[in-house]
Parts: sequence; structure tokens; C-alpha cells
Amino acid sequence: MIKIALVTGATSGIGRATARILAKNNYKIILCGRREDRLSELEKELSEFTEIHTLSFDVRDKKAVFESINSLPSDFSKIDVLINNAGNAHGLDSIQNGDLDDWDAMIDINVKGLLYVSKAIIPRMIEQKSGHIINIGSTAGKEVYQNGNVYCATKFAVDALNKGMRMDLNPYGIRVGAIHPGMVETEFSEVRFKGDSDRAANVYKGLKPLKPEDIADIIHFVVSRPYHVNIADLIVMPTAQASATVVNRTSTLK
Ligand code: NDP
Ligand code: 8X3
Repeated sequence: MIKIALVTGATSGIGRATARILAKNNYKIILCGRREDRLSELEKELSEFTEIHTLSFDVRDKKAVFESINSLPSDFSKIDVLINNAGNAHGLDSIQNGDLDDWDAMIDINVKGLLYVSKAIIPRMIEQKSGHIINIGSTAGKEVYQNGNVYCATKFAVDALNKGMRMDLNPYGIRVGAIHPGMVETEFSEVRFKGDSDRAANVYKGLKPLKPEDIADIIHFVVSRPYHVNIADLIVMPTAQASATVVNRTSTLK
């Protein structure tokens, strides 16, 4: 049966790779993000495989989130899978030097944005008595690292919300689970370092990081389990990474 997946942050990285794999595996996709040119490009690419609908909104904008989701046409209204992926780190500074705008961005996007999108979609899943929510957390939501302070706090919040959602939605037969990646080479570090590509490249220097497709493959595995199986919490790191701070940068892995 064809299912419908809504992917936030589908214009780049993990979200885009997830949209691609699900589109090739019998899902209709609702692509979300702010960059309309990228949404159109991806819609064009994936329309060869499936039906695509795009929604351009900023997850920080409560009104836009609800208006966008409420605007879905009837053939895209039954959302089976929600991938709460939109998010980023902004800055990597000590708590004493942190930038208030960076803090606002991370809390508003990674936590409040995830809540707004979930709040707009959960009533549909309750009515259907089915649905699957995948929250993209991070190893930063399991372990704090120096200068990670607020970003880590937002991902600890995602971890808590994932557990809370699973409990509250349990009576309705809705699956809720989180995937917590370690280092994945996407636009993440470019955004964190505000376009400083040398600094971004340094994050992955000397090691083989995860690719967005590695996480997308796992998301596809998670959503394609039989309905009585819920993968509740999954941490995925590159082999070269053992924790937030233990990273083998002399790795000879191919
Ligand atoms: P990218 O920067 O490549 O992608 C981030 C996506 O989020 C983009 O599609 C962007 O779309 C969207 N986004 C950001 N801000 C907003 C906003 N205000 N409103 C709507 N959409 C927004 O990074 P990743 O793919 O790496 O990140 C995806 C998720 O994975 C994030 O939650 C991140 O925290 C998490 N993660 C990443 C890791 C990594 O090492 N890369 C590791 C662990 C977790 P647009 O700009 O078009 O709006
Ligand atoms: C992204 C991984 O280690 O940069 O969530 O925080 S890390």
C-alpha cells in the first residue's frame, strides 16, 4: 500500500536523502523546508518515482506551520509517517560567550519548531489510530560536549519529547521513535559556522563521517518494520567516532 511521509528539512542533508529513499520505496512525499528553489528541484527529481507535494514554511512560524499543514490537498492529508528532521546548530561557543540570537534560533527551530509540526499532525494520526513519528535527535542529546551547551540542550529536549510523545500517543497505536546520529557530513557544520567552509571541513578532517544516505537507509529500515515493531531509540555513529569527544582522526577506513 502506498503511504504518505512528511519530511521536514527536506532541502538538504539527512532530510533530502530520506525523501529520496522513501520516494523510491512506495511513499508519496510531502517535502518541507524554507528554500523553495531546492524544494522545486527535488520535487522535479522525485516526481519520476512518486507523487510529491511541497510545503515551504519556517518551522519557527507557528501560524505558517498550521496553515501549511491545513492546506494539504485531500490526496496528501493522511500522513502515515512524520520525519521531524528540520534543525541545526548555530555557533559553537562557551556559555559565557554564546550569542543570544543563536540560542533563540536553536531553541525555536529544534524544539519549538518540532513541537509545532507535531501538534499540527498528531490529531490526524489520533483520528486514523495509526502513524509513525521519527524524531531526529543527536548524540548531542545523549552526551554534552564543551561549547555544545544550548545545541545539546535542544537535543536533550528532543530526546525527552520523543519519550513523552511515545507515552502519550501509546493509547492510539502511534509509533514514536528517535534516531540520534553522530557526525554526518551535510550542510550542518556550514550552518553552525555561518558559512565558514574551512572550519566546517575541519570537523570531518581525517575521519570517515556518516553520509546522509547512511541515516536515510536506517530511517527506511525503521519505517518498514511490521507495524507491531517500534524502534524506539537508536544511536548511530561513524566507526571512527566513539563518543562526542573520542574521534579517531587517523582512521584508515576505506
Ligand atoms: P542540513 O543543514 O544539511 O539540513 C538542515 C535542514 O533543516 C535543511 O533542510 C533546512 O531547510 C531545515 N531547516 C533549518 N532551519 C529551518 C527552519 N527554521 N524552518 C524550516 N526548516 C529548517 O543538516 P542535517 O541534514 O545534518 O540536519 C538534519 C537534522 O539532523 C537536524 O535536526 C540536526 O540537528 C540533526 N543532526 C545532524 C547531525 C550532523 O552531524 N549533520 C548529527 C546529529 C543530528 P531550509 O534551510 O531550506 O529551511
Ligand atoms: C550533530 C552532531 O556532534 O556536532 O548533532 O553535535 S554534533
